[in-house]
Amino acid sequence: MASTFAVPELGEGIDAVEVVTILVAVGDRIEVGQPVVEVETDKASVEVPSTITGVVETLHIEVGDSLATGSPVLTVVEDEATQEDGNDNPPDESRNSREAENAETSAPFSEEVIKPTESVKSLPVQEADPRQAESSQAGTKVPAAPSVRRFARELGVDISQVTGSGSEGRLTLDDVKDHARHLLEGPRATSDVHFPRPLPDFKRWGDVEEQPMSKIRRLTAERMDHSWRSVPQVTHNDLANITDLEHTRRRFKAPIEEAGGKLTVTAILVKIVASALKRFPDFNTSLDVERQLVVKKQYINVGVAVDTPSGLLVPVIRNADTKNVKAIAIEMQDLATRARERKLLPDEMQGATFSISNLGGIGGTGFSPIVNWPEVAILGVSRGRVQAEWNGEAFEPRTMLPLSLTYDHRLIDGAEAARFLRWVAEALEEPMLLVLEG
Ligand code: CAO
Repeated sequence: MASTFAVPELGEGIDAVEVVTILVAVGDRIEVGQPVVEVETDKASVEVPSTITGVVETLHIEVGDSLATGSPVLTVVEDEATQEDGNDNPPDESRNSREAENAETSAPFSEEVIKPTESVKSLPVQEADPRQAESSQAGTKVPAAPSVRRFARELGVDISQVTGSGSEGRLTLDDVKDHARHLLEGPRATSDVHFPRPLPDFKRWGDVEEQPMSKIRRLTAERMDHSWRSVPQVTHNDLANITDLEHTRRRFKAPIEEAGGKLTVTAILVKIVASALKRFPDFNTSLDVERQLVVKKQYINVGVAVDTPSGLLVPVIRNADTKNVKAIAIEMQDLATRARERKLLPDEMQGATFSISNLGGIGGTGFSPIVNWPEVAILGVSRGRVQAEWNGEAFEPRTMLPLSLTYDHRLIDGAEAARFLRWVAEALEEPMLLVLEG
């Protein structure tokens, strides 16, 4: 019997993904949970695991294709081994059964799946000579998947005018959308104008190698640039005495390790920050400038910056205020491991209300993290080290942890930021505070 594996639901707001690498070939035997295709979303690269078992009979995709949820990926036929197994139950029942359900119920790929959105239907480029657009799209010089060409044609976008962000300049659906959006928005307000300056010819001074920016790098650059330009941000610094905490942490490390977690400073900080956000709810908001509103979130989701070989990723510990440190330590270990293996689902990197960036495992005495917009604050952590502290009578060796809180000064005043960070420092120094006030 033949069955088809389709693109599962990858996360809220993700309407298309681009095929980066196909990990299997016709004739391969695949199993449930085995990654079969690597796709790129606007957040990250993700390996998509199969929800079916069998021998690959047909591949419905090519590198560079843009796929929507429900697009068929591959069709398998049962072989003897599959029939003997008699079941396709995945090792991780919850995740894979959800995906299997999606795969079964999702509509097969059709022209309707990727549609131009309402906002881009009245593109001014419609006024451009349609023959010119057609001829560029028909030409072979611009690398793009047929679905991307079709999408551009529907919008009246001349693909020769679009810069491709995929490998070797390949056009993605997002490139076409971005291009269309820029055309619609027209020139920006004067206050938002960016004056890019031409680069010098570096080759005058020696050999250079040019490398296209990866999608993660491009998105990180876009987000940092947006935050830097639109958020007036200030960094407030403090120090926490973690001498006692370090002793306690060492005492409880082993049992948490046995449970699959790692009791680190970061895991403890996630819990403390979640309690601080309950006590100081202004730090758990977003600013809606257009509607002149402060959006107060009734949930606390803490994002943790993870350094991975492919770039910075920020998985999210949801409802961190409702979890204990042990549960957070286990979840963080799992998220950080999967982030480094590029196995996070896009949904696992969305919805943070506050972020933590701990560079202390590497080193540093202080830094200014950039607010992860639309959040309004971020906690940077540098390396805790033993230093001589005056206790009123003598110098004592104490382990001091440098903390740096960057906040959106449109919404948060300096005094409030100082109080927030002091509370975090005191909770690190005296964990009983969590019990009393957290
Ligand atoms: N000061 C002193 N020691 C620290 C520390 C700090 N600030 N942070 C972590 N440590 C210790 C941990 O407690 C652990 O100690 P033990 O081995 O004694 O248990 C050790 O360093 C290793 O910790 P870790 O790095 O494996 O785990 P973590 O939970 O502390 O950090 C993570 C996890 C994902 C935050 C980290 O691995 C990472 O990727 N950091 C980089 C984040 C980043 O790139 N930020 C920049 C974003 S903006 O460009």
